[in-house]
Amino acid sequence: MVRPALVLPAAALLLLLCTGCSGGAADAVIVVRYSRFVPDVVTAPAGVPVRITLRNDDPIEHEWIVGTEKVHARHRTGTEPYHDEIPTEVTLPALSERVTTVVFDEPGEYRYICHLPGHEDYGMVGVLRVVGD
Ligand SMILES: [Cu+2]
Repeated sequence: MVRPALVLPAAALLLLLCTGCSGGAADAVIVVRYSRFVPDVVTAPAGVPVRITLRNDDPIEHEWIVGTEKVHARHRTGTEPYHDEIPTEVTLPALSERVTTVVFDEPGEYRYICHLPGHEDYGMVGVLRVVGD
């Protein structure tokens, strides 16, 4: 009867880990309203999956793209009309909510921007601040 004794502590540990993951500091909600991200600064720990709820309260489509300046440079001239396959690139249809989970291993500032025409210039920009230990 060695196996059940080994399985139980493992299950208990998993339960503890999951409790730590959900609803903790690593979760964030970003609302889009009047073509702005609220909040426009979100802090997250490096190397930890961050579950982000993106809620678009506007009656028009937006997008939430987070990454390095290289990523943003590509999207400024990009022609991809819809994003739903990469966790860091999310299309937000009018009056909708999407949930994505992102992980950034390197501490730093990663901007999130809506690259629909004119939206970045209008101010649809925020910063995901990834901090180390
Ligand atoms: Cu937008």
